[in-house]
Formats: sequence, structure tokens, C-alpha cells
Amino acid sequence: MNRVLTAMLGIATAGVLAACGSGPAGQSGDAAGGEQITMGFSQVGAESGWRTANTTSIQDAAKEAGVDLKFSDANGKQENQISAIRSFIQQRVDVIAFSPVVRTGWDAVLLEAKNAGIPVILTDRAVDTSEPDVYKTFIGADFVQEGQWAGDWVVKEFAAAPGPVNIVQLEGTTGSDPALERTSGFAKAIGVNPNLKVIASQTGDFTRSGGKQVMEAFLKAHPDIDVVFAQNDDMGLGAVEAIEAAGKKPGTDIKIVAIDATHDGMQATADGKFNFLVECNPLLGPQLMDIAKKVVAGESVPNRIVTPDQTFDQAQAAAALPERKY
Ligand code: GYE
Repeated sequence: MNRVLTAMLGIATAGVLAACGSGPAGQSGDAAGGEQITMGFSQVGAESGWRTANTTSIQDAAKEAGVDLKFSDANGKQENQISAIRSFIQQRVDVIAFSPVVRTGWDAVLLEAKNAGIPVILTDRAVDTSEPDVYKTFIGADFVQEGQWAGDWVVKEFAAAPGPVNIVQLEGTTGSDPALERTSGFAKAIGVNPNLKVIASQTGDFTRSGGKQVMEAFLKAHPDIDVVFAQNDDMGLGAVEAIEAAGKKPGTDIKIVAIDATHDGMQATADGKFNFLVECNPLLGPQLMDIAKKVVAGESVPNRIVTPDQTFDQAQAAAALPERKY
């Protein structure tokens, strides 16, 4: 029932989007001459603090850059993203950008955009595709590196551990680029020390409630957890709630390393509840608008643009917190 409703809502959203189209083909074709360009953007949803900051960045940057933004929230559903993209194609926007919820299943719709002559930019997350030239560039972080940094911290922190170190992993959305790559980066990093063992790993879907629920189950099943690797801040914050409810002290009894470094995550780190944070910068809007204008003007752009990140221990988080923008 719910699914049907969501699917219907998706179609309704696509219909509304189509209804406020900017006009027939060609009318916005003067974009290359410096006129306003129209961008269709399909966002994953609003699952996390990271995502909210990313949405705000894109909306603000569009205004700033004079880009006419048609924004669509997919509520975490690939089918909603596909219908939004189809609607953007119908409206003949100048450029389509999207953050793909999962990595696979995009070939058909990407080919439709290509055949319609509308360039596509991937932001934040990558896709797996065997079709050539179906997107111009992918702007986003190096998720393998992020997972590796999280793992490197565990390696250092537990270098002197005499016996097994029990790690539980809260994975992001199943099949999403960041979940897959952070998992592999982390596994690679901790692989140097056979004492470091991931004893349980499950998706919390990048949400606070998901992280809390999974952590509650982990705590019941495993009385001896040493470390939580949360693939985003929100799941880490959910884990903090679960750990406290179980009468343990997050950051002390159970160490937590997370990824994103949003304001809430930085606060938890400064407060000693998280031990280490790996940043993933959500402020992709200005760069996206810049690249979009180049793409629409027919200029060539690099096919991969990696956004830089850093890491924070507790003291660094406390120092950086007052200036934190997201
Ligand atoms: O880490 C998480 C969000 O794709 C990098 O998605 C993004 C991830 C981010 O929900 O908080």
C-alpha cells in the first residue's frame, strides 16, 4: 500500500514538475550565450544532516549563480529519481544533475537524456554504467579514502591491543556508492592487523533512527563491542543514544568513528561521545553551478572532480566547531 502511494506521489511530483516547465525546446538554448540556464536536479531525499546541508548548498548556489533550478526530492526511491529525470528531459532543461541513491540501474534513463542531447552531471555519488558518455562529470568525495581514514584511526588507536578488537559497522544505504566504497576502504585499512575484526555489519540507511535500531540489536547480540564504525554522523548519533540507553558510555566504553563531520557530529566529537571524524564536504553547490555553466556552454570539463576532505580528532573538532558551516 505504502509503496503504491509513494509511486503515485512520484508520478504526481513528475507531473507538477512537467507543468512548471520553462518552455519549449530552444527557448533556453541561448544559455551558452550567457543567458540563464535551467537545471533539473534530483536529490536522494532528506535522510541526514549531510543531505540537508547539501540541498541548501545547491539551492543557494543556484540563486547566486542565476541558475533556474528545478529541484525534486526522491524520498530515497530510485523510481522517483528516474521519473524526475524523465520529466526534466520532457521539459528540455539545459542540464540535469543528480545524486544517485544507488549505483546500478541507470542505463536506460541516462541514454534517454543522451539521446535528447541533455548533458548530465553526477554529484555526490557515482553510478555503474557500461554505456559510454552518458554523463559529463562526477563531482564528489573519494569515499574509499574516507573509509580508509576511519580504518587507519582504528588501527592506530588499537595498535597495542593484546587480543581481538570487536568492531561493529553501521552501513549506509544498501547499494549506494558511499556505503560500498566506505566499507571497502575501511576493510582494507584494518586488514593490516588480524586482531581487528568486524563482528557485525548492517545497514542503518544513513538515518539516525536506523543507526539507533541496528545498534540496539548489536548491543543485545554482542556484549563485548569495542568500536562502532558509523558510515555517517546520523547513524553514529543514533548509536550514541542506543549505547547510553544500554548504560554504557559512548566514546569511552565503546569508541565511535564516523564520517561526514556535520555540525552535530563535530559537537558529539567535541563532547567526547565520538572519538574520530572523517569529513565529507556537502557544500557542492557552487562547484556544481560552475561546472554546469561550462558544460552547457560546450566547454570540456574533467570527467572526475574529487572534492577534498580532512579528519578531526576530539581536540580538532572542538577547535573547528565555532566556524563550522554545516
Ligand atoms: O555521507 C550521508 C548521506 O552520499 C556522501 O549520504 C553522501 C552520504 C552522506 O546520507 O550522510
